[in-house]
Amino acid sequence: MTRQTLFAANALLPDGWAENVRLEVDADGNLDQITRGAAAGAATRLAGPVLPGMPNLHSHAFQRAMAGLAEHVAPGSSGDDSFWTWREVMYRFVGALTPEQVQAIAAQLYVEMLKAGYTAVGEFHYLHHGPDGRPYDDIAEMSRRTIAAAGASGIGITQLPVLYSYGGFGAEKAGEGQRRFLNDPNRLLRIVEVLKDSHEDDPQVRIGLAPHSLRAVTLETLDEVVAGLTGLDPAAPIHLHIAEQVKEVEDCLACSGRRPVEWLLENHAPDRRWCLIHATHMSEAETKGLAASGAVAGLCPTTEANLGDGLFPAVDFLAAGGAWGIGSDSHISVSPIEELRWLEYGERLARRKRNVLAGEGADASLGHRLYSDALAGGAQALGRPIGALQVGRRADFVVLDPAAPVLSEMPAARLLDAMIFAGNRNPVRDVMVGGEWLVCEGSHRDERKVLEDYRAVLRTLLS
Ligand code: NGQ
Ligand code: ZN
Repeated sequence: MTRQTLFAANALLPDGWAENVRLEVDADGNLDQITRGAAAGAATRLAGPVLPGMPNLHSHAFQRAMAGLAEHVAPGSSGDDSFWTWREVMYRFVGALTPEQVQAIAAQLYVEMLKAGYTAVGEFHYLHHGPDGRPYDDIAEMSRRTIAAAGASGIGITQLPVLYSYGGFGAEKAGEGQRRFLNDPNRLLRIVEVLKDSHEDDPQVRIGLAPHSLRAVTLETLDEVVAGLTGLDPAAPIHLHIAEQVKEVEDCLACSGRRPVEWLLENHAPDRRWCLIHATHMSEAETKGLAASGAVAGLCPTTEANLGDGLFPAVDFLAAGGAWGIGSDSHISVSPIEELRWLEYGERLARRKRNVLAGEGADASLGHRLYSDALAGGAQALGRPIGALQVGRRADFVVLDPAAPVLSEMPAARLLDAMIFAGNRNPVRDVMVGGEWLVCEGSHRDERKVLEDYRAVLRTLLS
C-alpha cells in the first residue's frame, strides 16, 4: 500500500465535527496525521461527511443464513414460541453446515456489514467441530474459515473462539444439538494458540476468547481459560453472553444463590478486557456494578427484540457511565443505524418519553451520543486500535452519501440524528478499512461473486 492523503469537508473527530480535515494514511493502513482547517491541495477529496467505521462487537456469522427461517410458529410449539424454541431451530440448522459453507455465509455477511458501515467484527465463534462432534484434523478449521472470510472481504476481525463445555448451570451434560460446540479449557486454548501463531503480525486480526455463557462453563473452567488466555496475551478480549433471558437468571439463582451478573462480579472481577453480551436482566446494584467494572455491555437491540429477551437498563447504565457497544448477533438486521435507533426506541416505548438517552446538555445530539459511545465501547471490546479518526488508529471510515435525501442541507450538528432516526435507505457511500477502499459508491469490490457463492449454499441448505 502506498501513502494516501485524503480531504474531508466534514469529519467526525473525537471531540466532534470538524471542517476541512486532511487525513493522512500510512503504508500500513494507520492514520498518521490529521489536520483541521487544512487546504485540500492535491489530496483525494472524499465525497461526503466522514465518520469512523462502526465496530460490530457481536456476531454469530452462520446465523445470517437462517435469518427469516424462524419467523413462523414452529410445528408442535402450540404458538408458545420463545428464545428456547428458536434455539432448537438454530441447533437443527447448524447440524450439517460444512466449513466451506460457513466461509461462504460469513463472506456474504461481512460484505453486507461493510456496506452498512461496520468496519470491524467480533466473531463469537462456537461452531468448532464436525457434525458428529469430532474435531477436524486442524482443530481451528472453523475459526480459520471466518477469519478467511474477513480477510477476503476486508473487514477487521476479532476472533473469539468459544468455550462451551456444559448444557446448563451446575455442569449439566450438553445435549446432542450442542456437540459441535464442545471443548475443555485445554483444547480451547490450543485453538487460541494456533490462531495467534497464524495471525501474529496481521493488524486486521486479533484473537481473544469467549466463555459462551455461565450456562456453558463452571467457575473452575472459567478461571482456567481466562488464566490461560492471560498467559498468552494479557490484554486479549474476553466476551461472555450473560443474563439474556429470565429463565437464565432463575436457573442461575437456583444453582448459585446469585443472579448472573452478580455472580460474575463477585467471582470474577470483570474489567476493561471483558465484554458482557446482552446483560439484559440486571438489578440496580448489578447495573451500577457492571458500569463501574469498566467492562463493555455488548448490546444487540434488534436480536434482543427478535428473540423476546427484554429491555437492557440503558438509562441507568448510561447514567452510571457504563461503556457499551453494538452487535448484530443473529443478523436478522445488519445495520448500525437500526441497532442504535432501537436502543433508544425501546426506552421511548417503555417510558412514553423522547430523547431518553441523549444525556446532559440542552442541545445535545442524541445521534452523536449514541454513535460515539458505540464507537468507543466497540473499539474497547474488540481490542484493536479502531473506532476514532485519531492518529495511531486504523484508517477505518465511512463516507456518507451527500445525495441521500434525509441528509440534505443538514448542518453537521444534526447529521447523526438524521442518519439514525430519519430514514430507511442506507446512507453509506464509500468505506475504507485499514487504508483500503472496500466499498465504492455503495458497492463492495467482490459483492457479485460473494453473493453467487452464498446463493449456492442456501440452495443446498434449503433443498
Ligand atoms: C448463541 N444467541 O449462542 O447463538 C445464542 C443463543 C444460547 C443469542 N443469545 C444460544 N442471541 O444462548 O444458548
Ligand atoms: Zn450471541
